[in-house]
Amino acid sequence: MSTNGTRNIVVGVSSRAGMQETRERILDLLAIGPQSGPALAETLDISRAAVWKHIEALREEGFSITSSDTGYEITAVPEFGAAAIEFGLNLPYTIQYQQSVESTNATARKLAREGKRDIVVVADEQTGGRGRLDREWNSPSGGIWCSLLFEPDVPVAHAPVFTLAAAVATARAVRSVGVEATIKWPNDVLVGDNKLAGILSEMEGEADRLSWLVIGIGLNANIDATALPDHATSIAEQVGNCNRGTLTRTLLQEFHALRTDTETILPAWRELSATLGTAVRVETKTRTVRGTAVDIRYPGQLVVETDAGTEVISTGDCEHLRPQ
Ligand code: BT5
Repeated sequence: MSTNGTRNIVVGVSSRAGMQETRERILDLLAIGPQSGPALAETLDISRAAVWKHIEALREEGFSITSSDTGYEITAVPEFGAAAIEFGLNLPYTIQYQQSVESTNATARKLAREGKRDIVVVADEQTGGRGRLDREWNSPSGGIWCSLLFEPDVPVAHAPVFTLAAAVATARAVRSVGVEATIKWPNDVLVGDNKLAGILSEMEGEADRLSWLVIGIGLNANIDATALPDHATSIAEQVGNCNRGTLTRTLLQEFHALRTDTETILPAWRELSATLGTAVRVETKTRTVRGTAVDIRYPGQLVVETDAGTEVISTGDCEHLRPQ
């Protein structure tokens, strides 16, 4: 852990990167089951003393590791942090965790401009979290504030489908801990009428190809509802505190599965949608559309039946209207 609390950042010392890699490999091996010190030393081609040092370092990071005749065994994983998220995760992303950051999207944008890709920036707290149209995003300690940086091989116009995928992944992940979440177009995750998570995507690229995409997900996890704005809710309020490491891992796994099979995104979104079939008012930059939301079209347009005919809307703020 460096002084600013950041893990997995290459700080120009190659041995540090190597050390981190070894530690991740040890975690991967221990995720399968108990491993003896000599077996780890042999697999990793390091000394037994080095194995012991890595085990000690992992214990300092919050892992409970017992050592017995069967070898080292992980009995508890830290609740949150890069190691907690990465434990048993087999995806092509590096997790970069910071306890407090201005905005994970801002960090990811900076990394993108430095040419980095396939990184997930995660924080426990944001001091300057942002929503769409530069709105404030309340991000106290206890949340899952994360931004995925990657380079999908699609034209810029297709990017919204990944934002829908993030909403689906978030809704599925929170359902795995018992929270009955739905999605409001385009990508708010709700419980009833209250907002549990929001998503902010930012990108750069030429018309025919994205050069990078950052998908920021703000999920109110272990946060007291009194610390949140009106009409917001948290996992803690719904079902009690969750293990954020496990939940983030589930979210990333769900997202990656959708990202690599984009045909599945819209059907999954439809299934979780609270918007389809509902009377809506959608404010776009230039007009207000009222009607019934009837479908979603690739890459993320809402189809609304109005008195004047069918409207297809690409971006806007959507409000669900109650039947009179
Ligand atoms: C969003 O904007 O819903 C996108 C939020 C994205 C946040 C993530 S956190 C990780 C990454 N880093 C960032 O800096 N951002 C992303 P929007 O649809 O514009 O909704 C914003 C509105 O939601 C605000 O105007 C408030 O009314 C409300 N709000 C603010 N904080 C909230 C919270 N924690 N939970 C629920 N609602 C909130």
